[in-house]
Amino acid sequence: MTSTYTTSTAFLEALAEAGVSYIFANLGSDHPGLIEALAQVKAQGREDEFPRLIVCPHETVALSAAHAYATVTRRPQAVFVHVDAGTQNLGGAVSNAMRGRVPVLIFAGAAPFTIGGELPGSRNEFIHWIQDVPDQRGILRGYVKYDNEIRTGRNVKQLVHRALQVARTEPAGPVSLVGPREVMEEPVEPYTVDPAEYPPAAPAGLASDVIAEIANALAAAQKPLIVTSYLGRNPDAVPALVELAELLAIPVLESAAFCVNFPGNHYLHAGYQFTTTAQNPVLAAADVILVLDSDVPWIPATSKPGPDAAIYVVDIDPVKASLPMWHVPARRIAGADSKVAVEQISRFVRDQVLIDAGVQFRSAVVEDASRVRRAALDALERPEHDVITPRYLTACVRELLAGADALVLTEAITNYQVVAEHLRASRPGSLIGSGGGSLGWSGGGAVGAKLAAPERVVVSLTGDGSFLFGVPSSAQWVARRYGTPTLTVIYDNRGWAAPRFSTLQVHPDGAAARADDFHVSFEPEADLAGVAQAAGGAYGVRVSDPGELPGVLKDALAVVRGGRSAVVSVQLPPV
Ligand SMILES: Cc1ncc(C[n+]2csc(CCOP(=O)(O)OP(=O)(O)O)c2C)c(N)n1
Ligand SMILES: [Mg+2]
Repeated sequence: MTSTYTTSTAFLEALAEAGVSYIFANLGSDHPGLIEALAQVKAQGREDEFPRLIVCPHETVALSAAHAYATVTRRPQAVFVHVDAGTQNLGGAVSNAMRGRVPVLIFAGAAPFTIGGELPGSRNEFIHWIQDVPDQRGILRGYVKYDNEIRTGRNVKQLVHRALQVARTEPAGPVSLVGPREVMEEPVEPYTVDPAEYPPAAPAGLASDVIAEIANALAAAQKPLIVTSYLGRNPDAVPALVELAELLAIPVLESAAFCVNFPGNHYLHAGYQFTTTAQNPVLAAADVILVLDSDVPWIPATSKPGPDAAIYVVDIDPVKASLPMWHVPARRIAGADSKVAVEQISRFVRDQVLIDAGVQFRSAVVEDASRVRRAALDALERPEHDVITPRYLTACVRELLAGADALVLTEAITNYQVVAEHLRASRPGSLIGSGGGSLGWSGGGAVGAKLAAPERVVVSLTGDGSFLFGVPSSAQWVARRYGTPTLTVIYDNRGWAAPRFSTLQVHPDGAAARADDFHVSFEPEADLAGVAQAAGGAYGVRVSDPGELPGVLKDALAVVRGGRSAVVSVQLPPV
């Protein structure tokens, strides 16, 4: 067997050198160079020096897995897909990676550009004509931070490191490369490029006048408030926020949060909000509000700050150019890494001794309020008329995971708020969501999360619709093949509650409301747990009796700890 060093070999080497552990792949006629290169390094006994290829029968699963892996580790992974067809199948998953500000490198082959056998890799299958499209790179262009074409193997390593540098620089995000077959087959001389020469941009802080302005405003406030959505993407930022909040007794409200931004059990936690239908009193009462890392700090049509509130925005993505319509009426908007910024503000408060007696008083008031709010929520954690409610289910999950080193994925949709309020995740990094709007992330996400944190118990809380969007046939198969057992708990209301809710918000007395005709029911329901059993040999069970629920969950978790995935479809009141 002759061994060749090609663009594909160099490409794979560059990924390894950059610290990529996994390639989540869905392969095609564009990938012979890569398949051959991987086989050659394996034959040479060098397999361990290269990323491991994880076969994903659906692209949604591949990208969602890479997304969750990078969310947990903050290290980007690679996704390989097939020309335009596989790229199209990434669909909503790339939108999620963009909105979640998650770094990932997506590679797709491209149809060969020679048709007469001029070069190794020239067209030799009918599909090569059909898959030659005018703008393959354009498919992802609205959703990636950077896209480029590999034109030669001689600088493919530089391209990989540049792409990853862009992907990792905050706000992080997906990047894409394409490489036509001939280029991926090109023999090149082995070479090295030092990835250390391509670091992401270092985290930036606030200018000193902005630090002083925000710190003074917070310290002088009667009712200061911090609103945040994604500061906790960096778990190390959470203790920094706790310190600032405690220094000045500032309550923290989590808005549309898909990570732990502030410990749920902290006395300064001011609650969670997703899609609000009523004014949040905490928000209305605040006189100074610091919005830290948030795309949606509130929904002005239903809940907003008072007209005189002084609002400050500090965000890694301060003006959000990728959101065509966005506005927060802020006195000051500043771009900074939230950990650095919060530490700067705390230091200023301490150095300038801005803490007065009012802080202690406010601390007691806020603590009381959070105790009352917690008690009101606790009282709701019971079944109603022998039916499992989402709140009761979430309380059972919380009890199940008490003391466990659990990593929870949330894709509970109309139950996002319930999950946040009753799970009350407190450890930084213990809860993650896609951060995007395309459903089906948690199926592949669970695989990626488990690969990233093999020692942790990974649990997905998902709607039944979202479970199906996640291509469970593919996700569960991958989980068994690669030994990533996780627990999936389906908030199974047998349909899509969300579009029904949306219609009722806009047309509360319309014809759809009167006839209860929303086209959202999944009756007769598919055997969701059965899908997982069939595809991945998972343990599957359906439960509707509230009394049985804790035991069923416990058994399922034991199965997962034993190395086999489990899916529990929990029957909630139907949509
Ligand atoms: C890929 C994708 N398709 C469609 C939608 C629109 N959508 C938003 S919520 C929802 C229903 C989700 O159903 P389920 O997961 O069962 O949650 P529930 O609404 O029942 O709480 C749909 C279809 C979407 N967000 N993403
Ligand atoms: Mg549902």
